[in-house]
Amino acid sequence: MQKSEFLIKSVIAREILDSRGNPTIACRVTLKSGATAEAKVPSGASTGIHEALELRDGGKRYGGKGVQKAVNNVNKKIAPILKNIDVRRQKDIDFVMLELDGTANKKKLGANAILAVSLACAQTHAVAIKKPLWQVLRNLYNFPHKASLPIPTMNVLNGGAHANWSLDVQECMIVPLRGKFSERVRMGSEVFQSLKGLLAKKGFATTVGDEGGFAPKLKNVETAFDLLKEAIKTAGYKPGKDLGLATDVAASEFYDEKTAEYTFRAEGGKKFTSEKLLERYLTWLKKYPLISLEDPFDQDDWAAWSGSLSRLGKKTHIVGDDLLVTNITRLKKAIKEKSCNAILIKVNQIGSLTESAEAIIMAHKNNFATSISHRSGETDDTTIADLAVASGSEYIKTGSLSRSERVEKYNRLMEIEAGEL
Ligand code: 2PG
Ligand code: MG
Repeated sequence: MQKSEFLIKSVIAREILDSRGNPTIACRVTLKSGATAEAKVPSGASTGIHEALELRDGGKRYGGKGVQKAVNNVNKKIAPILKNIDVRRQKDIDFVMLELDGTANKKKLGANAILAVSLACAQTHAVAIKKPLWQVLRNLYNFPHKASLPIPTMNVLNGGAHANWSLDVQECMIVPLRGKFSERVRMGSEVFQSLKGLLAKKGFATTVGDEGGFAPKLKNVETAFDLLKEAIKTAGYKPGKDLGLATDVAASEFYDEKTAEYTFRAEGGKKFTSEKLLERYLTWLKKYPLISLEDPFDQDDWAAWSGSLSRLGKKTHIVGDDLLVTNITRLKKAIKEKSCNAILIKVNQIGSLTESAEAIIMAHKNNFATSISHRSGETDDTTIADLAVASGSEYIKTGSLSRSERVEKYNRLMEIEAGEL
């Protein structure tokens, strides 16, 4: 293909709905050659305060959640600047948008506006050169790890802000520990179905939360882990051998800065200092095969994180999500202070593909594990599946084994495994 055919002809954003029925942005990039692709931006609920800004309209429309301002920023401000730029220059494209915004948290254009364009350029690039997206990403960024399929961490029990506090932790995940990716999906699905049967038998609701996992009202977190172990066994597997467990505590959601206390609402408002919470976590690690523990402490409770890694992180990945927000400045601090040993990567937390890749590279160079993650508000966009493979990330976190916006990512990873790796 002639070089000129890679030049961007148009960038067009529009307002669509995410999996919760809230507005988000879709962006279509079209090249002079006619090659074209669209990307869609996810949106969180338990959003960290240090995340890049998701621009919402305010006012009455969509309860204030409209994204017309962000759409306009793409169509009126970003699109004219990117016209006639070679779509293969992803780093320059992202840099130009960061310059145009000029703020630390992307509040002028909106991280949702910038990310929509960033992802759509990469997708269009892949279409133009007729290569899978993960290969394009590998060529763009010098990832230290080899390409590989990630281990899926599957959120089959939803709690916290994703399920009206039916449980104090936000996510209880099952983690298939062996086999090809497609086998891990099968194991996860079988356990998910056996969990459904168990819940029904015990008289619990089998309705699902925001990420497609069940959301029964349980006595405490231990009951949730026990249920998962039982479901694993009922499906014919061994807990800790065939499938492990993982949890996202999402502790920023129940931390009170003024009193420096953590409150377990589903346990009748029980309060914990960070030391007491650490003790509770240590009992979990002893009793359950937890391979990772995400956001065990508040996003600014650095002392609690750094003070407990040596005890929590011996065999477990302690994952910084709200703590690190895919931001290399915060990641640097965590590396220096030994706050955790893994980072969650969410493309919309930082707002561009290039900055997300930078965070993965810095993490891997410093022996942090990475988990590429969806948001609780999702679409059918599967870019994160390709990013996980391209970067050789250890894990992917993309929800339960139900709801198409979640399983689309698993399906894409199985497609990559079947044909391209
Ligand atoms: C998290 C995410 C995704 P949200 O806390 O890790 O599971 O939730 O998108 O609501 O921030
Ligand atoms: Mg989280």
